[in-house]
Amino acid sequence: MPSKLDALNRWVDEVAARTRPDRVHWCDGSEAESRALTELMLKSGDLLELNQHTHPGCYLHRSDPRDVARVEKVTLICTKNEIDAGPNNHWMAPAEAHKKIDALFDGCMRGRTMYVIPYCMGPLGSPYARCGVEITDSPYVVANMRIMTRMGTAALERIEREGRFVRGQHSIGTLDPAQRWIMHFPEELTIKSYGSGYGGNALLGKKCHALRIASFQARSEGWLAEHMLIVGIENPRGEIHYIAAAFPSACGKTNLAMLIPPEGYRRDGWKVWTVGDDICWITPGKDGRLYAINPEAGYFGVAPGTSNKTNPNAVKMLDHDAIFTNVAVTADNDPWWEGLDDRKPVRDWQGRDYDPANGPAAHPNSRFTVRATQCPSWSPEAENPEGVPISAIVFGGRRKSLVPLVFEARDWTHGVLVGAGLASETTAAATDVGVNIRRDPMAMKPFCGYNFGDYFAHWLSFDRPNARLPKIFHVNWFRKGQDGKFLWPGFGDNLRVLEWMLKRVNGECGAVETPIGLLPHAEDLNTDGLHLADGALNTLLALEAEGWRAELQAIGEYLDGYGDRLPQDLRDELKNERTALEDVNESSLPQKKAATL
Ligand code: O2Y
Ligand code: MN
Repeated sequence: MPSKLDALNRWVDEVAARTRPDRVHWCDGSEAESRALTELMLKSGDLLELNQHTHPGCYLHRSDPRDVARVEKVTLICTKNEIDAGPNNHWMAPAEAHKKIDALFDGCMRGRTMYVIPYCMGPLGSPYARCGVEITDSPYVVANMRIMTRMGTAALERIEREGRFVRGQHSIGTLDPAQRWIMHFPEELTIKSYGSGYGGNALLGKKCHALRIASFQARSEGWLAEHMLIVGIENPRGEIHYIAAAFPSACGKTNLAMLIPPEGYRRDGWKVWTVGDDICWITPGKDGRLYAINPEAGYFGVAPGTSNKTNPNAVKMLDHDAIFTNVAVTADNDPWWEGLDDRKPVRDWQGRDYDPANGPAAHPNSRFTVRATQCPSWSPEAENPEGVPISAIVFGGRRKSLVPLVFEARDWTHGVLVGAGLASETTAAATDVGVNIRRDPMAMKPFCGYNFGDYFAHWLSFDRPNARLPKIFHVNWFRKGQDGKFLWPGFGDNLRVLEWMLKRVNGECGAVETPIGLLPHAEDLNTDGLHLADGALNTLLALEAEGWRAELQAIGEYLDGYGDRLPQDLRDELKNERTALEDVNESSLPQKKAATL
């Protein structure tokens, strides 16, 4: 009798015939397998043991110094028609792409073991989860996939039941950057990645499957695959509201997902529950609300800047059973990175004696990989097969000027425009000169597997009869005063802003209506115990009409790049907002810009 695994077996045989490994190993995800792989990597030098007294089960991996981050220019979306990939993606015709990368795969696993990793993105019993199989010649990838996904026998059983899976073919190849490709074939549910062993390039369940391929699949199946954290906020009445939030890289997503409430809030009974820190799959439920699952089972977080001040929960979860990539080590053989504490590293991320003349001790994109359940604020709802109901969607960027601390979109269409216009600074400059603002719609610029014009239309389509959609907000934790200092303390105090959002969701406070959206009345934002600079709150909650006119013009020019794929409703929304803003004069606004800041 034909088995639903026949297609998988045939594909594995085909890949082995091309890549010529010495051995093929089907991963079962067991403890014994994990121990054996660790031993193997300790012998080969792929892993180095860290201090097992202070950090039991923790290991260090040093990647090739030329292979330390995602590479966007070699990350391709290979749809039949170029327009379907959109101006937001690099594109290559599928036949040409297969030919190019298959030539590199030819014989590339000789002398190596080929690992077959069945995995599930999302809780194993969830109707919203999706399976994949990654074939790789990297045991480091296997170890990371074991932490980041539900991997092994249970996933294979689900694939056998469903007969459906995303095919991911990966080889580290020679690690030559000139021969590196991360290719996606969304119409074939296939990924081929060659020449990198790092992060999103190699752990194919993460950005490649759970965002690029999944976003494409989600469009045809009526759901959304988003670059969002999911956090539960429990108020003193014991009610939990879930918030999904999208920020471009380097805006503190992991910190927000694991936020520790300020002391007064803790005393009053507020709690924060972490469901996910990076990716969120959203589906409309029967009751019209949107429900979200975190497809991942672990965190692949940036190490530098993670400390007891910025993210105490992350520091706690990293003292056992974690893989560190490209961090430095102390004299006690503990993992170390800039911003962690006052100790001095002895060896840098490349294994050299630490010398500040060589740059930072830990690579700025050094990472930890750790199981989600190790986080002290981990929410058991992360295992709920039906997902969690979303009360608010938040978009945010890093903007030193203009953009208020928080505002609420008028309605879903306006919220989609707010997300589509999302932008963030890519450099931290002391003055305006040299600040580089990159448009990053919904924080999906590197991750959307199809044309952004079609993606915005898909977002708009969720506004349908009987939908009970979440409110949409925009935040900016990074506003600075004229002295270059941040106006808002950020970190745990961001809960004050989330509390305002939830008051809005529950109809517990009003707001100031402006052309860009609804701004808080200053008295509705709890600033008790905060020592804000004089006039800071006024600036944080002000609408600077002239600057916004220029901002909306820039958003319009950016969106025009999507030509006739841009939905007319979004054009109309922008036009109406610009018209409303023309009529505003600064002195008529409820909160005026404080000239002294
Ligand atoms: O995948 C990488 O190589 C690093 S980038 C990354 C890793 C984890 C979560 N998010 C990101 C990102 O760039 O958004
Ligand atoms: Mn990310």
